[in-house]
Amino acid sequence: MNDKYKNILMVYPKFPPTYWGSQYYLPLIGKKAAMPPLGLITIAAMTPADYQIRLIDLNCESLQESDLAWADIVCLSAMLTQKSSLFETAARSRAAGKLVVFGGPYPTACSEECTPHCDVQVLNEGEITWREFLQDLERGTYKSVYTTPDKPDVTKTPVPRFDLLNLDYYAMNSVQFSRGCPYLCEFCDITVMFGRKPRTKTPPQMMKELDAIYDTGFRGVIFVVDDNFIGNKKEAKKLLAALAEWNAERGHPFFYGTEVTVNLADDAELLDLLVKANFIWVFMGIETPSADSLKETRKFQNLKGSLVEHVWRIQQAGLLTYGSFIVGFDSDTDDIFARQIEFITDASIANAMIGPLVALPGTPLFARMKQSGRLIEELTGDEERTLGSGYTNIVTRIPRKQLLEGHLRVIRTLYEPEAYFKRALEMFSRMSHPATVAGRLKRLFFLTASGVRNLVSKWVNGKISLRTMWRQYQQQKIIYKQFPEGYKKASHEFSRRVMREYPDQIPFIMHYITLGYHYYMFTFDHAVPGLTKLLADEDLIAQESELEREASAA
Ligand code: B12
Ligand code: SF4
Repeated sequence: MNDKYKNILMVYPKFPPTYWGSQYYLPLIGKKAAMPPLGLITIAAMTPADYQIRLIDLNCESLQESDLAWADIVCLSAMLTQKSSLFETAARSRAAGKLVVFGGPYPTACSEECTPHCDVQVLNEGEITWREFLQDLERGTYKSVYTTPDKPDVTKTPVPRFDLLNLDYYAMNSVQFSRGCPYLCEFCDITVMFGRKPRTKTPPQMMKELDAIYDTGFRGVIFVVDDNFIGNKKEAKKLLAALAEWNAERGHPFFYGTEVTVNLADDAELLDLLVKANFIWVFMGIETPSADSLKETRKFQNLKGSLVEHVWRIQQAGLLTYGSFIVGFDSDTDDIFARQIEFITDASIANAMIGPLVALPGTPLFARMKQSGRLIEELTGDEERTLGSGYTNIVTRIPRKQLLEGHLRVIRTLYEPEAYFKRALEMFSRMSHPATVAGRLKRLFFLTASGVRNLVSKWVNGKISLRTMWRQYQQQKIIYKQFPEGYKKASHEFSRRVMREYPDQIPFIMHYITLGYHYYMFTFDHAVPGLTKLLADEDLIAQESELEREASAA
């Protein structure tokens, strides 16, 4: 090891508020961030033991001068939305004389933008490039950019360093099973970054990762952060069978969620295996009910049969469904906003994320927009690049004003509290419920036991005292009391109906109320004012050009 660089400080930049960010939800459950920075703890695991590593997630704690003083190298990982915090932290670290290294999806996609802000960029997958960088560092040298067209074999990826995290900060934990996706959606950069052939870890490798999380004392929900967990169905099935056994042997310490394509509904065996392996939710890129827009964006896998029925089938199998939707495709017609509202309501997707089409750098869509002169290159905003913000970097066929108005209408309608809870209730009504009272009670206790186990495990491991639990409970009660009246009323009615009609879903009551509160607040506190401002700007531009036209005519 080169003695000049022995202390590595890994820093995860701050996210702006987004639907995904869960900023209103987290205080209600006593957490600071949705999930840990898996990329950083993965490269930490590839770092020889003679380096000292510390990790700071700026979403959970602040970066102190003493942390910087300790570090020789500051490594930052970021996605697009973390850009401001990434650059700010890099500037601070450089001012303190540290070697600043960037990696992760944003630098990989927008390397040129990052060049002025760091000393080294270690791009693509760290399994190849981080190792190359460390080898150079040993020799006392380094290049400014490390990049590779090769895709590493993930069966060699080591168990991430979960021990570097304070898992109490996070609502969920995360693991990754596969990288890459066989599909070719035009707007997506996953295939660009990770390829079309899904590379999967082995079941024993995944069990080792779960063992490592189990050993930290964490109990609760694990997000399997694959972009498409069922990209390789055969391997996914092997993993699920092994996972079901692992869960049973450990007394079911974890429940899981993941991202899948809607054609999951066509594979009854896979659905059954997911449920048996304790998967409780899936997130799907549904995008649009318009067949023409799906064809345009090459999302052919969503075109086989009725989309709504696909979602229902997944719910009937026992999985809660979340989804993302896009407006602004070239093929979208004027009625797209009404159709999106109708589809999301019929499909009963309570938590739906709706945003305009964005051309991510490196995607086929980006190339098409650039070629046709429809890319708005100066729009490199940071906070604006989030779902619900109205941000798009393309000139859409639907006039911008109409797109903004339609987007506003969709989110306002969907996130009215009654509409949100109605969707959640309808989803519950569709889910399979054990036929007997005994069966329902068994399911109720099975799900409740997870939450209780989480608390008991923390208490037994000395991570939380009864006094702190009580204080947290009191703080949460104060926030609940501040819920807007309309939301509070609708959530009470929702609780009453779940208890009466779907008692086996009681453990999800608080989840839907707290997460729904985030969606409600994010919509009406951020997204609606943001879109309204953009609309006002549009009106101003229209007025100005009208005045200019009048002036030149005069
Ligand atoms: C989990 C996840 C999230 C989590 C984030 C949790 C967290 N704390 O990280 C949640 C669900 C909150 C999330 C949200 C969003 N996400 Co996200 N997310 C992912 C996902 C599915 C997995 C990330 C992950 O953990 N991968 C596993 C680790 C091991 O891989 P990795 O991070 O890429 O790390 C590897 C390399 O990149 C590299 N590396 C990473 N960091 C570093 C650092 C250094 C120094 C080095 C050397 C190497 C290195 O080495 C690692 C090993 O090979 C990815 C897709 C993907 N497949 O990566 C999208 C992805 C990162 N998300 C993306 C986006 C766009 C978003 C959203 C903006 C979506 C939206 N429109 O709202 C939001 C924004 C969040 C916010 N609050 O603002 C994009 C990013 C595009 C880009 N070019 O930046 C991705 C790539 C998906 C996509 N194509 O749309 N996301
Ligand atoms: S299915 Fe999902 S991950 Fe795969 S290419 Fe399409 S959007 Fe990307």
